[in-house]
Amino acid sequence: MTTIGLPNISTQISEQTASAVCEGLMSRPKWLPSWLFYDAAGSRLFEEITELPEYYLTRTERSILTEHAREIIDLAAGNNTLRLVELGAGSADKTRLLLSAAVARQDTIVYEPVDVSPSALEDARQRIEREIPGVVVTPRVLDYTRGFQLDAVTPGERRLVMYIGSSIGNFDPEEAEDILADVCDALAPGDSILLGVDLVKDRTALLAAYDDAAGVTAAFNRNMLVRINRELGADFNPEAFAHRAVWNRFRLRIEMHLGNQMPQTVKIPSLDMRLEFAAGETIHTENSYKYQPGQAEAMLSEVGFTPTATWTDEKGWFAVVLARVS
Ligand code: AVI
Repeated sequence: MTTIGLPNISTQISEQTASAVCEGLMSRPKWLPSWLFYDAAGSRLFEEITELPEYYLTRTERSILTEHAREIIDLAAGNNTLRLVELGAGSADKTRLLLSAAVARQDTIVYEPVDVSPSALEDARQRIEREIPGVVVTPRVLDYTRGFQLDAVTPGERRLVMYIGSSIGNFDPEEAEDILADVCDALAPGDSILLGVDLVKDRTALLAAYDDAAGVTAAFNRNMLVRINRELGADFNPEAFAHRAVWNRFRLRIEMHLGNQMPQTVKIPSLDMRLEFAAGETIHTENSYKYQPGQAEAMLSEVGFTPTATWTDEKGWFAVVLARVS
């Protein structure tokens, strides 16, 4: 975070937000990166999304993990002691399932959540140490999308990296492969990854999950403009933009867009920008890729893992894949 000396904006301006907004909104078509969703309000809205009846992803993955946590931990550990690494600061109850299964097996476990947000990590540390006795939380503040390293473990210890929640789906296939390759490089032979991916399915179910009846996903999408107004002093009218979820059947992804409804000019004085929006022009805010059965396993094999097991739900809507570093 750097302070840019602007008399009309009292808050600090994040250089990262400024350059992302500048780059995305100067492009044709306009776009904004999906990490901009997650300010405090956006993170709360996302938590609400995970509980919506239409958003099947969280509860389906949770049901798979509930049923198979013990087996996952046993397979990943073998005859060793396990450490759990999580990319993201701990998606509460799903993480808890695996940590509890690990504690039942080995009494104590080191849990290393990896996240860019020190406050999210501190919240996770307090919550998890309070709720699951036997877990020692060692947070790592870093942006795992830019590569990372892990300290060596002691002999007889193995790591299991959890990358669940379909988070990988928010990256293009090339970026996803780079992230998995970096994880593989940071691990030692015998360590594993647990990857949660959302599978291709009937478009009606997919579209409903990203355009719920209560309008929570619409608020989540528009919150990006609220954030830009607050952080950069822009004058977007978020309500003038319609939430759109589109199934791209060629690229197998749900796209979220904000559709401008009538011609308007938006000013962002802190960036010295004046943007013209035509009626019907959209800002592309997110891709959420859906995987074909076997595709995640192929991607993991490509970067150096050996897939060990895949679990799915009755409908075949979501898959959890365990793969080992060979
Ligand atoms: C965080 N991520 C996996 C969510 C998804 O399903 O792609 C973000 C989200 N976007 C709209 N609803 C939820």
